[in-house]
Amino acid sequence: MEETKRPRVLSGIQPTGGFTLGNYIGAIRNWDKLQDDCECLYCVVDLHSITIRHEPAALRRQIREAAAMLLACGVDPGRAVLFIQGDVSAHAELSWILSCYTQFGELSRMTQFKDKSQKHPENVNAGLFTYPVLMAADILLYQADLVPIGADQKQHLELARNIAERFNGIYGEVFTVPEGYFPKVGGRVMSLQDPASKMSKSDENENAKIMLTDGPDAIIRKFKRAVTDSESTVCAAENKPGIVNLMTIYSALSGRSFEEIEREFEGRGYGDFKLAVGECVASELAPIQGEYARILADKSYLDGVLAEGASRASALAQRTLAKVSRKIGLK
Ligand code: ATP
Ligand code: LTN
Repeated sequence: MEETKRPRVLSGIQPTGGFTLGNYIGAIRNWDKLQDDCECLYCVVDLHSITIRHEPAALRRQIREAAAMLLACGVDPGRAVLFIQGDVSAHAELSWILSCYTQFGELSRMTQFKDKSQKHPENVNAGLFTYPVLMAADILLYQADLVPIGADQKQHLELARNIAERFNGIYGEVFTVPEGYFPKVGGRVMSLQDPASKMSKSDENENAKIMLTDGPDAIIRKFKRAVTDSESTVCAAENKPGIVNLMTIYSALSGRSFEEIEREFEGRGYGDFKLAVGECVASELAPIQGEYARILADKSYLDGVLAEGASRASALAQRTLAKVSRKIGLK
């Protein structure tokens, strides 16, 4: 009997200053889950992270920390390929080619570009503008079927699909057109201090975000201070975005539905609820933090995983790049 081909999965994450609970619930947890049934490639996108000014020594450290944290969160080198984007030169090469098949107008419409250029008006560099093309190259190089991401990356994925379809329209079936893969709950975890904006690793307010390296006391303190509303019933109403956000986090980690959570906290105040969410998050993160410390200290293990990942990823990437080069007449 012919073996059915497993779907190919690719995703990436920036090594900028540690991961948040939003990154974990929105993306990384799905990375772990997909390893059972799919052929997975996961990368630390170091080239994307230099679109914002950085310190070289810090970046070098953060790239390794990001890889160690992904392993601690369950990325398993026995079942997935884990690599550093910059270790595979084909990403930058395909990105250039694809930029010639992407319109200026399309990139101008990207909301992340508009947000980030507003946040850093002193450094609106061309890399920030072409960032989504590099992301398209990451995905299309591996002929990925599925891309597990949070809701904020939907627009970038849509662009990658459009670039693939446009290219295929001119040269025949070169690229697989990828689909996004979003979590059932928690595709957009919000800031604990402003439930109208997403929890972001670059938020300067420490109380707005839970980092995966936060200890239990810090986690519980941040949840206690989370902005909610002046009522006292735990329920998922439209005018209660702070409570809905906490319910989303609790639901994503405990597997309980909103109705079950409402029942569990019936007649109890926000104080009890915030404490329960904090404890639930702290107990989810404790084993991850133990693993993270262990892996980060084991230099030769981490080096080995990343070298093996780079070599496996390069082999796959080269096949697509060679095909693209032939199709467009460079070879
Ligand atoms: P920043 O907000 O500083 O730009 P980031 O936290 O979005 O960075 P990325 O590396 O850009 O970090 O994102 C990695 C993955 O995490 C992406 O798939 C993204 O969609 C997802 N993600 C990021 N923030 C959230 C969030 N608040 N809720 C759910 N998913 C998220
Ligand atoms: N742009 C994404 C990170 C990213 C990515 C990718 C995600 C870069 N390359 C490829 C999925 C697939 C972000 O800002 N979160």
